[in-house]
Amino acid sequence: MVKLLPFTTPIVVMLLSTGLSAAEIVDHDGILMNHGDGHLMDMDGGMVMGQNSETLPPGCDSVSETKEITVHAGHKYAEKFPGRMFAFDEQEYKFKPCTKLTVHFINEDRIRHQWMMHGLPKNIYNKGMFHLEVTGPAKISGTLILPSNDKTYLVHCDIAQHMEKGMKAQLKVGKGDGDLPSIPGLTANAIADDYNATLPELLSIASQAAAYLATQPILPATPLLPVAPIATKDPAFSGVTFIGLTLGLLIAPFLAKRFNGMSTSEVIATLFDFLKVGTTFAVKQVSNLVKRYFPKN
Ligand SMILES: [Cu+2]
Repeated sequence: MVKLLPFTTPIVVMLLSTGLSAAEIVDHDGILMNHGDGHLMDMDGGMVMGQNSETLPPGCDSVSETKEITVHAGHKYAEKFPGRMFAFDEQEYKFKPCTKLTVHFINEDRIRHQWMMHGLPKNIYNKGMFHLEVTGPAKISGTLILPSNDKTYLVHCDIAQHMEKGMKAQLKVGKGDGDLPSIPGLTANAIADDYNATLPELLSIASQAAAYLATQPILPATPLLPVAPIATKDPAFSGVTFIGLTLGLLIAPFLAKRFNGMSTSEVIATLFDFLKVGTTFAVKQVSNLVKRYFPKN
């Protein structure tokens, strides 16, 4: 068996790295049930919203042309975009106004993805949306008629964090009306990433900060224990503040010794442990007092 290993390993790696075969992709197109108002669903999690192949949007006298696109979605399309996790295979689509567009959406990941457009005329498209959604690997198709004016539409996956992680594109009708930010490989991020500091530098800064914190006595201005904020109407030195400060000062030498050499996360975890032990102790004391002063008859 061990002798066979060098021969079998490349075969296993090859099998794992090949793409999805057609047989593995579940096709939802034939099994969708029409729920009315352009809403189609099936029992396997496929969903189309805003399906419209009949009603012309305002300003369209007729369908200008009929187009079909196939959109692929998945982790592998994000590999060429540093720091991104999911993506569509294309980040920009351009169509003439009033185009009847059929989108075949192929989700190649083993999770749920969407191809969702926003900002469409609300009298035709519920909440201004057209969307295809499916748990992959699977294919689902839908049709819509694009509006008549030059506008840039956001297309994204609305599953939590999928757009932020790269599954974002724009669809321009006519000339569009500008570009959207943070589209992988196409437009600049709305908030620029800062890769100037290297990981060793960041780790060194973090450990220096932890070491500095560990050597600091707990002063009233920067107490380690939470102190109740002082309301403007209250006296400057309330009872709660006094208890907080006293506790802080009493345990400062102990904490400084305890935290020496710990990382920030270890310090926080230890503080929570203290809090847990302290709370349990306090609850027990109160319970004992209650039992003492209100004994059962
Ligand atoms: Cu997604």
